[in-house]
Amino acid sequence: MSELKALIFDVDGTLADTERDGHRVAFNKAFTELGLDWHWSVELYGELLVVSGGKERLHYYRDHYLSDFMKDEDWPEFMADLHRRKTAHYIELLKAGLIPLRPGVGRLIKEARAAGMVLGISTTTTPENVINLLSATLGEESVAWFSVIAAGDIVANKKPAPDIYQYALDALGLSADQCLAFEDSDNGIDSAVGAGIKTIITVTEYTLNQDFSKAQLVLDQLGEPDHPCRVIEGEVLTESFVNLHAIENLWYR
Ligand code: XBP
Ligand code: MG
Repeated sequence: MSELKALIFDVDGTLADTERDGHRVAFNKAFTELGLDWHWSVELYGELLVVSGGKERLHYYRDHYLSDFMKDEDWPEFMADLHRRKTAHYIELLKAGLIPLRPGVGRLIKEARAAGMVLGISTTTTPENVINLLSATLGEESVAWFSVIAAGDIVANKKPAPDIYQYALDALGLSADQCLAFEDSDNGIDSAVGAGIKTIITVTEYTLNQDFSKAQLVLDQLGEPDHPCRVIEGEVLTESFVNLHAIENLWYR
């Protein structure tokens, strides 16, 4: 068993529950801003989450829900502009403090950092969304706690492809068996496990019925001392919430 050197976190759904009240709301604001009569309900957005990546999700929506919306040659620039506007609205939500970290996330990150562990991020969202989420929740200095922030278009193939996790491993100079990933979705675990990385899942309302048979552990959330987590699937957790001691017991069992 290799020594556990790094924790690599997914962002959307893992660090924070960003999709329903964050990205989805930002998309709808951008649609309104451009005078489009599109509206992504909570339910429709859940269907669209089958596609990782906001730009890719827009493309999927156009192809599967809109018949001949726009000439093909005009779509790429229109879509890119729409996504820039959406990102601006999303950052406003972050800066307004409307998207908090999930339980236990800040605690575990600070604990791992204090213990000298390497921290990384592997996400499909944009680097600016990551920087603004970390700054709004843990302070601007927290961005520098992460040795790599592998995000968005930095790789050609987004999750479920393993590329974004492989990019993080290469940047960290670590092998997959020295790292533990935290994810929330099937696309996410396929990506992490595809790169050979053991993974802990914290489900969200959008992902709780997905297939997590590849996960080391499936939880409802990381928990806090006064807010125990619940093990949904996988190996026994030796603590009532996920701290480094529980992780090491799991890792070196
Ligand atoms: C989840 C995603 C992202 C967000 C939207 O990323 O698929 O695309 O839904 O963000 P993660 P963008 O890998 O963190 O779970 O619009 O910036 O893509
Ligand atoms: Mg995610």
